[in-house]
Amino acid sequence: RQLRSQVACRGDIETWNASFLAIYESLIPAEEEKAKQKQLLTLLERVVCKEWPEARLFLYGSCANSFGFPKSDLDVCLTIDDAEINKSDVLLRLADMLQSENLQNVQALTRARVPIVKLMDPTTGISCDICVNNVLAVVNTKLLRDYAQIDTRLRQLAFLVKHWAKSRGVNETYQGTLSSYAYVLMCIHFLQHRRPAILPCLQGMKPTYSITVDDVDCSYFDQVENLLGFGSHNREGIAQLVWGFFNYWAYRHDYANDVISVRTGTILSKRAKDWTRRIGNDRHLICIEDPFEISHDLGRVVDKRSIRVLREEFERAAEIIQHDPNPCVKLFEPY
Ligand code: 3AT
Ligand code: MG
Repeated sequence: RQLRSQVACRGDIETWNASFLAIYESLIPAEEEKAKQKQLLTLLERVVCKEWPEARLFLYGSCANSFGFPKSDLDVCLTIDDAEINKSDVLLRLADMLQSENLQNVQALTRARVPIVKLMDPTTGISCDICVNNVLAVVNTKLLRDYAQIDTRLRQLAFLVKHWAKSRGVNETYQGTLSSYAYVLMCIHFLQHRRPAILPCLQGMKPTYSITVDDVDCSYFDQVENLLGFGSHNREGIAQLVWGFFNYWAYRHDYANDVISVRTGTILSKRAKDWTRRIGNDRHLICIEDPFEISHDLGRVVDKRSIRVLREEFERAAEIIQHDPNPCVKLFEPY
């Protein structure tokens, strides 16, 4: 409402919607990219099944969650149904086998937080990371993809937020800012909280999909084709939502006390989660609960310096949308 009254004096909100949508559309990957990804996946499947006939490959992350930009890397998870396997051994063996294919820069990173094999496929130009038995990532990828199908405004908002975060340098977990996964969860949470709501809380509904991964219950309602009109009572356009998103994170979020939770569709308290003090490197300065690993705060990478950077960027974005005559340009200016 605030944005509308302000825009009414200055021009037409439809112009802003059109500008944001044009940027969104320019960020959607071309269909040919999917075919190239499939081509690489087929090659990998052929290699993997020679050594592990029972193993399967799943895509996860932005190549499979509907929030991928053009030319994003392929994140692949190799699942082997054997509790005894040693991940490092599997990755080293896999790297060996891939080396003898026409693939470049094959490297096994067995000491990383998530151990992987990295490679580049010169035929398709795609870079790829392969991890082993990281099934939670495959399931959280499906959750994001399912949310994206309910209302296109989620994909629009998340693309614009990711584009903003990449342009402004605040999508770098190694520098203490947030992952793309965290930003998408922030968008889902925001749309669950619009009035009327634009997204439901799938984990709060009767489960139609149920799987237990590493002792974590990952059930939720996944028949999203039955929820397509869910957000239709809310007529807000993308400009209004982008403004609302940044306004929330700039001025309305209670950083001292609140945890956003897509799992419950509510705000939880830091006290209830015992996220009030620093333990080791986890400071909980911005709290985003993982929808499945609920003791996992996706904001834990954020430190005293980077929380300042992040909050200044949220405020900058909110101010630009509030006051700039042509916000779409300045918002995404490289830092
Ligand atoms: P980009 O387009 O590559 O920036 P992405 O969607 O691939 O975005 P990330 O690179 O942040 O997202 O992460 C890849 C996937 O790994 C997304 C999610 O399924 C999983 N993932 C990332 N971070 C976490 C985390 N902290 N906890 C659980 N799963 C995670
Ligand atoms: Mg990725």
